[in-house]
Amino acid sequence: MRFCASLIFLLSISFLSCQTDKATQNEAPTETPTATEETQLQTSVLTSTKPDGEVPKGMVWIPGGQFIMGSDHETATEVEGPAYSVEVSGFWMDTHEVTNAEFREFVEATGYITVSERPIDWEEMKKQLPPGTPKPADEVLQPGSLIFDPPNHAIPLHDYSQWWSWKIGANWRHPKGPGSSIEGKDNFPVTHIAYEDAQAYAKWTGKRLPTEAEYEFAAQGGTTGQAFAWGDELTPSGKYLANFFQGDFPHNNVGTDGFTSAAPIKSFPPNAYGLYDIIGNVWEWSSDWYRPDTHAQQSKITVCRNPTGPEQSYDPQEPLTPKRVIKGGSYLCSNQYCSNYRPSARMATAVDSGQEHLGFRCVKDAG
Ligand SMILES: [Ca+2]
Ligand SMILES: [Ca+2]
Repeated sequence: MRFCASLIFLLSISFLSCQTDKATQNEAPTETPTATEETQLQTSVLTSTKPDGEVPKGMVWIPGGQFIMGSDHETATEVEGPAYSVEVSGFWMDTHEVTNAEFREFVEATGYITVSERPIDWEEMKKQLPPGTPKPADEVLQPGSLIFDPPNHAIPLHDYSQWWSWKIGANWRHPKGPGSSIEGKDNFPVTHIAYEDAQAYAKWTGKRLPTEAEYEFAAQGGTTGQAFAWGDELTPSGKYLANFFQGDFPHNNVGTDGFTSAAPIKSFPPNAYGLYDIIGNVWEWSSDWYRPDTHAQQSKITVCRNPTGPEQSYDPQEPLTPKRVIKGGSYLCSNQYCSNYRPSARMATAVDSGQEHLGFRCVKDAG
């Protein structure tokens, strides 16, 4: 798709707010989430042994195994529950978020143009909008992306359009729009990456994007049932172990952890698997379609093994927009708002939506 759902979101807030109930009744897909064929047969063996041979550059072996996916913790949202047992096979995972330098190498080798840089096709865009949505002025329908642009004072936290702005000219090369750049930021995570951009990069490297289960297993780092990836305390002994938001959200980001926006990769300690920023810094794409009831459905499977999510997307808040799950939280996650710096946290994001706090990393199968 050559348009941006980020802009659609901003255009459609008023329409969707009054039509969601009707759309929900009429268009909720009836398919339930499924696991892989492997799961349904319940016969395959988990691959937990680290393969012999060369370790893929920049990757670590995630051993696979059984873990508790989802959460019933008091900090968890409704879509994170229930908690249930899941098994994943072993896989290789990038140690860090894909950086600006790595993405530039891909673009220079292939000539790839990201979604945020492409002209907007109104005929395609309006298919995701409620019938009758008026066409915006041509000066609005320009390539761009969503940037974090909060007011300088406290505001109610029920309307996130108050701190997200559509910025014409914002893209991975210009994270804040025209005039901003990534010069000197080679080792920062690439951002404003839509799902198909991440997929294209992964394909070029011979990798793929992680499933939600793989990501969550990796983020737990061999622990389970804790409030955070590293234990039950957010800042053990006062130490910050991930880049998230401190201060009054969204207007007063005090950066006690050292960063008020994205940090260079590896600025915080890795988890037990050697993964950096698997929690915090920038959100990361998973390959699962989003549904709010994914865990409710998958938890019914006797042995839920290598789940790949539902067969199609459904978000009752924006039923016309295909969405995938993003994981890990970002430098904008605050305990006053979403506290999404937890392995079980999950957000729905339009597949063609780049954002200032959204990047990705890749995984690779053992074989
Ligand atoms: Ca921070
Ligand atoms: Ca991250």
